[in-house]
Amino acid sequence: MTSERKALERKLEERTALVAVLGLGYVGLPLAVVFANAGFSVIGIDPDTRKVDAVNAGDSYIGDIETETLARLVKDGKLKASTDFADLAKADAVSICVPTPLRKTGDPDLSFILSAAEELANHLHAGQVIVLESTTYPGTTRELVLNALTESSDLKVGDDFFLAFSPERVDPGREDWTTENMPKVIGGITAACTEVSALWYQQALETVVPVSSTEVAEMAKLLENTFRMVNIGLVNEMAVMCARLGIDVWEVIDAAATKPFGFMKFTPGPGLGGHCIPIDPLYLSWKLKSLNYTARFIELASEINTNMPRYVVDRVQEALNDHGKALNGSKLLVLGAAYKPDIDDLRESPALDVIGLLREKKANVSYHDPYIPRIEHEDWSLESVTDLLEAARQSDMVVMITNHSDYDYAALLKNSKGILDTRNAFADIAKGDPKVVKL
Ligand code: SAJ
Repeated sequence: MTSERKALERKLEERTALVAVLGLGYVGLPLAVVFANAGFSVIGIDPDTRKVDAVNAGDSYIGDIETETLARLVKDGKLKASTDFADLAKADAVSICVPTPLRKTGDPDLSFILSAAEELANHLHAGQVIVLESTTYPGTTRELVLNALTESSDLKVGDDFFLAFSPERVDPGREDWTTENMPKVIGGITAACTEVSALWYQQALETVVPVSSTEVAEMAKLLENTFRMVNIGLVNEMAVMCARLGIDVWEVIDAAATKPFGFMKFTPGPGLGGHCIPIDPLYLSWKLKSLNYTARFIELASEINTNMPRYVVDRVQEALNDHGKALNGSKLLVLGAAYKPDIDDLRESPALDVIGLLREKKANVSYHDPYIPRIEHEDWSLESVTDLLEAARQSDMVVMITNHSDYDYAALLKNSKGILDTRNAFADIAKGDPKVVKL
């Protein structure tokens, strides 16, 4: 074992190692807080001065982090933030938590990982451990990050410095599984990398799951999220098939879910939103395409999920038609715009596609979302209606897209002429009311 490794492992065990977290978003800030709470001195680095200023003012902008917690750690000198990547030179342990979005072309955008790696390369030193947390295709850590780090350095990975991948599993707003107690998979470029990075994470996280390589860790995350995307695609197609058969898909799913083993309940909806599930699997299919292999499940699920907003609009058109109305000129109220209930996140939300398609068909569309006062998207923008029940009364049809808990479903049912319910949100009160048409 090299002396650098011995010295680093001692600092990690004594928690005297200086930890740096690159990227202070919904993954990075909670991770920085968890390491600081474990006793490490932590520096959060982010180019966004608003985030840096907020952290240094002890003011949390992440729902899962209490401002009191952040303020205490900052006051105690355990956590600070900086926009200066040169601070990496002092760091013994670095966690990279930067975004991995898709480009407009649908290809992975690795620019954030690349620039983080290039910044790190300028400050790489012996006795440093680096962990990439951003969801990406198998091979990224070895092909992209390791190359960027060693391009102009004679430091040896696994001897002088240590590099691993550990997928984030943050689910904003969830209280049962947190950054601290969530089992954390971690795999290194070499066995020594796995051991050193696991030792670091074990100082702050309850359950660390070492695996044999960065590729296994990268692929495990993609299996997790592809599993969800494909199963959501399956139930969405079941919804389309059941509608053709005149069968209530919600009753079918509830019946199937009584099976005590070998079945996991997913429910249909207006499409697949969020910054993880619709996007992460496409990193995998993109990588396999470069190896001349078509990831058919991912492509098919993505096609079905992407088509759901159009299917919803077709169902609205049919429902209006049953009342002798055309979509063109109809007054429609979309209920819920966030990508899932009880959050204010619009990213990839199917509501955006449903509203856009209804506007294309010249419907007169308004929306309501208690968490999202205004939407600006492509060539249109809308404000959430203020008087919800009055807007429902004025509408030819209400389209339930996101079933927030704090809606008064009984009042909405009473004040609506017709409801296209894509979430079975009115199940308990509609009791077969012909006003409600289900997906
Ligand atoms: N959706 C359905 N039917 C379902 C489940 C979800 O239509 O049965 C839709 C949602 O409405 C949403 C999209 O799919 O538009 C994604 O929903 P999600 O429940 O997967 O929520 P996310 O995107 O916040 O996923 C995160 C993931 N966490 C991480 O990637 C770390 C996911 O792995 C979690 O399982 C999920 O949260 C969760 O369980 O809340």
